[in-house]
Amino acid sequence: MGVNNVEKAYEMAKEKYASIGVDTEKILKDLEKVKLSIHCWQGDDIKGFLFPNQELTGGISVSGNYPGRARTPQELKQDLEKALSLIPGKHKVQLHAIYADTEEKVDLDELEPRHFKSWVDWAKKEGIGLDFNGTFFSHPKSASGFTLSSPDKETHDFWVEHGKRTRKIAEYFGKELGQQSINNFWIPDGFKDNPIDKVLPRTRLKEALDEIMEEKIDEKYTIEAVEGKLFGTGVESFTVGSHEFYMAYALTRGKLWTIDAGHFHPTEDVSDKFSAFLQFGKGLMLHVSRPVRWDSDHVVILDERLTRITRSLVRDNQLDKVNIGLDFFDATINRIAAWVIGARNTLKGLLIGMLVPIEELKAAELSGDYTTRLAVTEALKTFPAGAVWDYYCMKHSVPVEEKWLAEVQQYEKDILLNRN
Ligand code: RNT
Ligand code: ZN
Repeated sequence: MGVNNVEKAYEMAKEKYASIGVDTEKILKDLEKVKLSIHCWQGDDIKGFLFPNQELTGGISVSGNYPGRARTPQELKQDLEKALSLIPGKHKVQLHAIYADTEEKVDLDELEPRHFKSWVDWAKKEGIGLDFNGTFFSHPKSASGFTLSSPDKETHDFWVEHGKRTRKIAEYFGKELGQQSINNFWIPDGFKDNPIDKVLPRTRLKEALDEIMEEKIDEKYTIEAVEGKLFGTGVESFTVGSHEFYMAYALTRGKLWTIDAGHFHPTEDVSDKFSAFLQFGKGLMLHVSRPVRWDSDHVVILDERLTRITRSLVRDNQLDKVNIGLDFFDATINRIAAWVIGARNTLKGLLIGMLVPIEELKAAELSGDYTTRLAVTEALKTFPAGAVWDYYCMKHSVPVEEKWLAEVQQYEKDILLNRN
């Protein structure tokens, strides 16, 4: 579709939305303010660069062997640049500790900000922010299945030191890039079979986290987020860092709680948790993902699960308290397309959430007029949100929906397939 037609379709959509009191021009400006935190690990199947021969552990897995995986920091940056060029807006990238860019032989308990300098330089060049994650898996010291909650002193000390190092790195990101860097903690600790003692592992985890967080760091630069889970493969019976554990930790320590859409029972509506937690909590980090029957980390599609999340954020005015990160990994398709599809869908979901006469509907609900509430929300489902989205993409010099794939295919031919 040519530029003129994108504009024409937008003008018609704008008029239609205006007829129900929705100001599309204002919404386009609001959408611009949203930053997604795009996860680097979709680009290389969570291998990282520190220990390239280490197998992926921690109860998460990537399936597929689509050609073109990024093998070096340079390749990953190049792929991220391609993906970012197809996603409208200015965003953030979240790294994991294993993505350090250094020639040195350095272990996780020895990492320093300087090992991430090339990422900071790159982020400055791209005009984006960086978030961070400690890597508490895929390492010989996590082989027992326990990291921060380990009863073994040496293991405990190693992971606590790693945790402390991550805070320094995230602080460095925040200082250098002039925006807060979210430092997310997820650990795989747990038991395959029923434990006898569920108290001590959790006490150890609480104390280890407190030890890591002991030093005060200015929240202007970084804040920690803690991510719980229901279970992982090989850890079916008991997860030390459960949801209630981390929710309570975040509340009592003034940290962010991370909600990963794949970490709950498949029928649980995670979006319902935001307004409950935020009555009390400082803020949230999201790992937007798509669980298929379990925590499968499929690429995010524009389904009801996603729009429930994005609608809640918009309707309940929570965008300034919620950091929207992505977390999925699929190696059966082009990895750049995976990023682009997941990120664009998340933005589209937010746009759809915004293209609603929210105040009018809240007033209808308050007055008990549920007929209007149902009629309008149903009518909106066939309103021309796609025309507004195309226009938004065009305004941001990013290809419209039917055009970006050709660019990824060209990149695959020119770059990815030459990596063999
Ligand atoms: C694992 C968590 C965690 C990881 C990434 C790689 O279940 O979701 O966030 O996916 O850290
Ligand atoms: Zn996650």
